[in-house]
Amino acid sequence: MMKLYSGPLSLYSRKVEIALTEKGLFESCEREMVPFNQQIGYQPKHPAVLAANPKGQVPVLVDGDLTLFDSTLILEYLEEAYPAAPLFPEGAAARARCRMLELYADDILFQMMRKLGHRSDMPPEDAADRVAQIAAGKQADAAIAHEFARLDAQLAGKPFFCGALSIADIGLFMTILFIRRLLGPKLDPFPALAAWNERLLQRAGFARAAEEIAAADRALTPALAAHAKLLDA
Ligand SMILES: N[C@@H](CCC(=O)N[C@@H](CS)C(=O)NCC(=O)O)C(=O)O
Repeated sequence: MMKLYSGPLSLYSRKVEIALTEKGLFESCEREMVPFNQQIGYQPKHPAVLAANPKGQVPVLVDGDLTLFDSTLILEYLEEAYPAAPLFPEGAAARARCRMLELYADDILFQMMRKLGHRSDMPPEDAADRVAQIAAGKQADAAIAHEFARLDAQLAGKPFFCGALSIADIGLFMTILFIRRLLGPKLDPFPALAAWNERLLQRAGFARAAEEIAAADRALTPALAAHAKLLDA
């Protein structure tokens, strides 16, 4: 019996949920959502997560007597333990490239996305602070749009980043979903990337992650709407 400790707004946990779904394991896996709230974050920490992960972070996967943390490591384990519906390409070089794209999504694009994080908080009262925040956000939007153009060119003509569906698509999908929910650049000017995103949304695991995150976001709607107005102004 498998158990996943996940979080409603945990991008990394959703990667694992998507991989489990692709491998036909999601339905039989028990999922527990750890407490999360916009003001205080992941508090109080779930005791099972604290016991399993010195970083106190989700995702944590328990499979029999094995307990693992870190989404990248969990995806690698799932691939080895449950090789049906593979999520890595064949061959050392292709696998390394695929892992590198996942790392790019999780570390590089993710750090750019974090610069938009203030958009899910209410805008500051002070006008000068608001102006500074908007400028920093717009700078991050421009850097992200540049990355989207690179990804679009990399994808052109291909349905997925590494041939068949892989962990690279899963990692990139999640970071791009978070960029969009934080009012980052639209995908429309990048046709290959936009079509890829639509293609992924046709799949159950990706669609569930997007829907559940939209539901979790409803509580944050006033802050996001206020930022959307400021960006348009
Ligand atoms: N590299 C880790 C990152 C995990 C991570 O940042 N988890 C966040 C939620 S998305 C978390 O649990 N944060 C709570 C904290 O850091 O206290 C992974 O890929 O699993």
